[in-house]
Amino acid sequence: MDGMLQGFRWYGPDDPVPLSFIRQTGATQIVTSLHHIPYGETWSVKEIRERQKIVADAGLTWSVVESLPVHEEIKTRRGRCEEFIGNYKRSIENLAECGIHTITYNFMPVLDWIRTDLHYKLPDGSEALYFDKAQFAAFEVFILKRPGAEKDYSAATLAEAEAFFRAMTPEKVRRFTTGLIDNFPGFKGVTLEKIRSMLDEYRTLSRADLENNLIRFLSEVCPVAEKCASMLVIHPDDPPYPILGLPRIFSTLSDVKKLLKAVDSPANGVCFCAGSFSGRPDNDVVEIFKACAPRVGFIHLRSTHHDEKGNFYEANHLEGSVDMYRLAKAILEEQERRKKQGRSDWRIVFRPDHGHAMMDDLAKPPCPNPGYTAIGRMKGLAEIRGLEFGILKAMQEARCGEETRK
Ligand code: DNO
Repeated sequence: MDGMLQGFRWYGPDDPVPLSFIRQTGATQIVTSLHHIPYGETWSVKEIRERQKIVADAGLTWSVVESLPVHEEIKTRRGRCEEFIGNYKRSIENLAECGIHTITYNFMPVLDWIRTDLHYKLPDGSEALYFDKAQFAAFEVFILKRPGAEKDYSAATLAEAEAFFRAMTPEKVRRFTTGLIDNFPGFKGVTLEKIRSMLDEYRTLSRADLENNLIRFLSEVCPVAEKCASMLVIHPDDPPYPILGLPRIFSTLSDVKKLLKAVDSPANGVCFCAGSFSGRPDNDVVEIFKACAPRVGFIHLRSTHHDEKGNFYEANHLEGSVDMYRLAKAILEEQERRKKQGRSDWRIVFRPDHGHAMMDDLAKPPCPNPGYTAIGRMKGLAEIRGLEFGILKAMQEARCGEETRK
């Protein structure tokens, strides 16, 4: 049965989860990046082909780039912005020349996704990624010492943050800080000093400025992507609200609608990350999907559990706040629509996003790419595959029923 195309993220030759294991999960599509190329530089055809060959030799296909990073100077529209946009266009063309047409990026200022605990113990003994507001406040106020950070929190949260901070040994502070800011392949070795100077670049930048910079970037690169029949897919903010005193502009239904309207190009697409959108209890994830379905080029499936304070941890893939049944059904219905339109690319690539560290994952050295364990993600993939199988069967039977009634 033709479900979604099953993808798995692979971090390249240094990934402790090798392609040979990924093949055994049942995934056929590889989602990866050339993490060794510094942000802003052009990806050459030679480099792309070399990586493509490694993936193909393992019997898999590199079909989605995650990510082709957008340099900070493009986000802030400073320094070498023009040159970096030129390089971005060339990378899009080079990827298309190699047959890769789906390119993920994000426009989160300074840091990409953020969690305060990468080893949150669940009652069953497995570990999840966790975001705790008070712990994040402890980071901002007492470790990073961002001027004015305390204004973003209530007195109760600040008291909780201070107690958390005071209870940590210097070694714990070091590990906590690294876990927060130094998790991004291709952007390793990030220090507090670096974060402070990056934050400085945003001092005078408003939410509207950041939105404009994203629109200007897309207006420049989308025509090139269109010519290449490629799609740029933006990853939502994670967590989906302002953080570090910085605007975050792709977090809600209205942000999604606004951006798709502002740059009305088939190349301006969405990486529908269910888990990121679900980080905000007032987001109806299925509603957001339906609002942008025709422009969804790639999907991450994952869910979160919240508490009343707004803290969340990553749930089992079919649990938590995302109604995964309704979401998977909406995705499969979108695929049907695309098929009816006669599109050859009607099957959308999805990947199980993150996974718990469990079983043998826990016996190995800590995963250098938090959330990207082998067994936890395979469990997520298997569960989603089963859910999808059931939905597709039911859709098929409903169609047969209609046929016989006619
Ligand atoms: C985290 C990921 C993100 C994502 C980027 C896309 O696990 O979902 O890091 O790859 O935001 O640019």
